[in-house]
Formats: sequence, C-alpha cells, structure tokens
Amino acid sequence: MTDVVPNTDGDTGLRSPRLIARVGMLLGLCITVCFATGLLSHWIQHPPGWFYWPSRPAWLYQVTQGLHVITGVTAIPLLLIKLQLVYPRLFVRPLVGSPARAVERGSIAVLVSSTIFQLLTGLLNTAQWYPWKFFFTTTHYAMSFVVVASVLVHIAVKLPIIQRALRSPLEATDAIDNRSEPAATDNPASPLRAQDGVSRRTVFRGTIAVGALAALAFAGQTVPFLRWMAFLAPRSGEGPQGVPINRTAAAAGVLETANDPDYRLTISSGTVTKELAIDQLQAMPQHGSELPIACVEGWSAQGKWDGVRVRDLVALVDGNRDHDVRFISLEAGLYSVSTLPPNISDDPLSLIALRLHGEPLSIDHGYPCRLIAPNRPGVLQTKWVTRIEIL
Ligand SMILES: Nc1nc2c(c(=O)[nH]1)N[C@H]1C(S)=C(S)[C@@H](COP(=O)(O)O)O[C@H]1N2
Ligand SMILES: [Mo]
Repeated sequence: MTDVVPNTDGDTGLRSPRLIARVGMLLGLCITVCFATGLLSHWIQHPPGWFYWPSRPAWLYQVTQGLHVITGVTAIPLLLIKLQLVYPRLFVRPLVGSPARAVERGSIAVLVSSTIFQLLTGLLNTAQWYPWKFFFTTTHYAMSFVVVASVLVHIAVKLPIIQRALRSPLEATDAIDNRSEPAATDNPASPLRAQDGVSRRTVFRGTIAVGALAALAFAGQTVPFLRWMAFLAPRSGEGPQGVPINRTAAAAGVLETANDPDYRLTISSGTVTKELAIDQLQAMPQHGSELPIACVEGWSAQGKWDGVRVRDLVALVDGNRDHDVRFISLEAGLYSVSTLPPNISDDPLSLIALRLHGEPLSIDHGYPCRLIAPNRPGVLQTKWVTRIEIL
C-alpha cells in the first residue's frame, strides 16, 4: 500500500469508508441487540397493557439481559475505534455550513454524545455506582430512543456511502463516491494511514478481537464456563450459599424485622386475610425450583430453591388465579415491591422460597422468605417478603 497517494475522496488509508462502514456495522449490530434487549427488560419491569412475557423458558431473561450487558460493553471499544477513525471528519471546516449540513452535523453531535452517555451510564450501573441513582432507569430508557433515532438518521444520511463501501473490497483503493463527505485524509498530519504499514484488514480484525475480548471479559458473570475469565466483570464473585448478594439485609435495614420471632407472612385477597408463621409455611407442601437470579446488571447465578408454591398460597385465601399478585418486602426501599402477572404467579416453578441449596435462606438472600419466579429480572425477586396481595 505504500504507493497510495492520499486524495480528496476520503478513500485512502485507514480512514476509508470501507473500513469505517464495516466497524460501524459491528457497532450498529451491538446497538441493535442492546436496544432490543433493553426495551424488553424495561417492558418486563413496567409492562404496558398489551405486553405479555411468558414464564418459560425459565432462563430466557437471563440470556436477554446477559446479551444486553455484553453487547453494551462490546460497543464501547467499537465506538472508540470508530471515533478514532472518523474524528478528523468531525472537525472539518466549516463546522456548521449550509442548513442541510447543519442538520447533518447536529445529528452527529447528538449521535456521539448520546451514545457515549448511554454506554457510560450503563457501564457504571453494572458496577452499581450511580451518582444519579433515582434517574438512572428512566434516563437510560429515554436516552436509548435518542441513540436509536440518531443512529437511524446517521445511517439514512450515509446510506449511499455505506452501501458502496460495504460492497467494495476492504483493501482496494479505487474511489468510493464520497462527495458529501469533506475529506480529511488529504491532511498529511492525519495519523492513520495505510502508508504507516497497517492494513485495513488488520485494523478490522483487531476491532473484532478487541470487541470479543470486551464481551468475554463480561460474559463470565452470566456464562458459568467463562467465569474464570470475567476479569472486568464486577460480579463474578461468589456470595453466601454460592449466590452473589445484591443488597445485604443490613443495607436494607431489615436485620431486626427479618429475625423477629413474631414474623408473619400476610396473604390477602379482598377482605380475606391469612397470617402464616414460618413453621406454618414449612408445614405446607414443599417444592423445589432450579432458577437463576438474573440481575439487570448482567450477572446471574443458578440456585436450587425450596419452598411453597405461590399458587398454593393464592389458593389459601381463595384468591383469583387470573389476577396479578403483589409481593411486599419488610424493607421500604426502591426494590421493596414486585407484581407477578397471572401466567407467572400460577407457574409451578414460582415459589415463596424458604431454602437455598438445601439450607435455610441466609438473611442476605431474603430470610425468612423470598420470591423466586421463572424468567424474571433479579430486581423483581423480592427478598424478605412480609405481605402478598392478590389484586
Ligand atoms: N427487598 C429487596 N429485594 C430485592 C432487592 C432489594 O434490594 N430489596 N434486590 C433485588 C435485586 S436487584 C436482585 S439482583 C436480587 C438479588 O438476590 P440475591 O441478593 O439473593 O442474590 O434480589 C432482588 N430482591
Ligand atoms: Mo439486580
């Protein structure tokens, strides 16, 4: 490639649309999967009227949310590489120019800033570090639409270039029509050129390798046989009874109430109310469920739970099996309530669990009892349950 002379069509060296479009395609794929799985997770937690989420397969949410975090993490190095490849173009003069150009520039500014914001807040959330705690979920949700809209505008604007670039071989140097794109490669100071001895193919393979490495570094917190290499994942570690802890009983302020000998589980349906002590719960038919805790933050861990079926508890108060069932915790915090739709509360795998891996629940896993249901986000698997309401 040493005979390549930089020209004004922007198609020489590493800043060629041929390479940029391919890196962009990988990034677009990650963003698409990340958006779809994120939307799904949002709907499961805040179901619109039309939304239906099955109780089986029990591991499905574990997979979709694992994909959400893995594709989001993978998008970070891909975005950095793409920005590095295009950044001289970001500052090409005139910065604003004609109205059409101003719109195009504006959309790029929104695209870059919203994507960086989204990936960064998501990453910090996996580390449970939220300087913005109360706004994360809503902001992350709202911003996802900004990201996707600006990606779509960007693709629409660049479509002719993208199509030609993807159809052309990666290494060739014949011109791709790129007139709408002020060239940056004719700047001799531009550092990324094929003349430097690195081929586009090498950079593209390197991009795939770096993306794969980022994915693997996080995948271990949800894929058991990859756990040993999850060196970047915040939650690859173990917790009591072999399952990590999201929030401890001490942090939730329930140490006293959960250990209170007068603890009762209250179940109500309309005016019918029943109170059960732990030994009464233990005297009911016990069932086992092998179900994961699949945290929205991307980690998951399999548990073997034993306890009373939710449907048996509903039957105790003659509750209607077609109704939502609400679970209320001893604590008053953000995650103190969750509601199961009828198809999930009626599933035989849905339990008020008293035991984990054959031992009584540790207090940090929700003693005296917790909800565990199939195909649910971890955040809805309420610990330290004190009240069940058939709605
Ligand atoms: N009452 C209550 N239940 C809760 C939480 C909480 O903070 N309070 N955290 C939830 C979250 S986000 C997850 S991922 C799971 C984790 O369960 P574990 O700590 O037993 O692994 O519990 C869920 N149940
Ligand atoms: Mo979680």
